[in-house]
Amino acid sequence: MGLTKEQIEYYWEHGFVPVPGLIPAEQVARLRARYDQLIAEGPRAGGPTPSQEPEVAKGRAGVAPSATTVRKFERLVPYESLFLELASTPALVEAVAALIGRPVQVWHDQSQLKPARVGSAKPPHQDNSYHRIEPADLTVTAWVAIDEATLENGCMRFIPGSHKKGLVEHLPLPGQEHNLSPADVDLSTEIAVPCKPGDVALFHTLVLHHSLPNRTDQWRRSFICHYIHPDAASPTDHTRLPRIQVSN
Ligand SMILES: O=C(O)CCC(=O)C(=O)O
Repeated sequence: MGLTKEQIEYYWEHGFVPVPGLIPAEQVARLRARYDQLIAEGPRAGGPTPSQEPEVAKGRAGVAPSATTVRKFERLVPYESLFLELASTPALVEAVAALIGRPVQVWHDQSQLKPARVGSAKPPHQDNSYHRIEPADLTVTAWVAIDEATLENGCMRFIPGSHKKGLVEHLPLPGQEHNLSPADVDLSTEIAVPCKPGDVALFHTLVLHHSLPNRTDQWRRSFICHYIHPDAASPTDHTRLPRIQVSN
């Protein structure tokens, strides 16, 4: 299916584009069930390790770390068939290929799970502050809503056009070298992107973005896949698992 001409133009102009209904409901239901299992199982040898909400882990959130306070998984695609299936979903790969060309490879993936009530904000940042991929136009992040993402539970927010200015000079938050203080970023033009389960936000590695805390009683879980074209590279490549090609 790919993207329409209008969606492609919107992406290059704004640095992101929402794509509703890209992942079928039945597939999202299976993913939600697998997240429930992974979260309940906790750490296991040879498998992905969940990490806790930072304030909960530090004992500063008034609740003990548990399955209901898991914040993040790194790298499910190399280990979990359902997540490889998700990253390889034809409609998603076609949409990515419309932005970065073929073949499409998975470079990295993560799952940002904002637990009910204690799910914290993700401060403003640019993914390429972490990734340092060049050329930056040959990588794109796909943010996939597993649960509904709303204004109340911390949907994604983008600063439109910020990808055109390159990596921003910044004073990072103390102890978080890639995250900016919201006070240092002009958020006045930001666009919030609420998503239904299965909706995807595709965004440029240089666009400034952030998300607010989860103030609700429900999870706000997202799967995030960083795709790359073979002509792009990062100085961190040698520390990473091999890329996984998901298109011809
Ligand atoms: O899911 C979120 O709330 C934040 C995700 C994010 O900032 C990212 O993928 O870079």
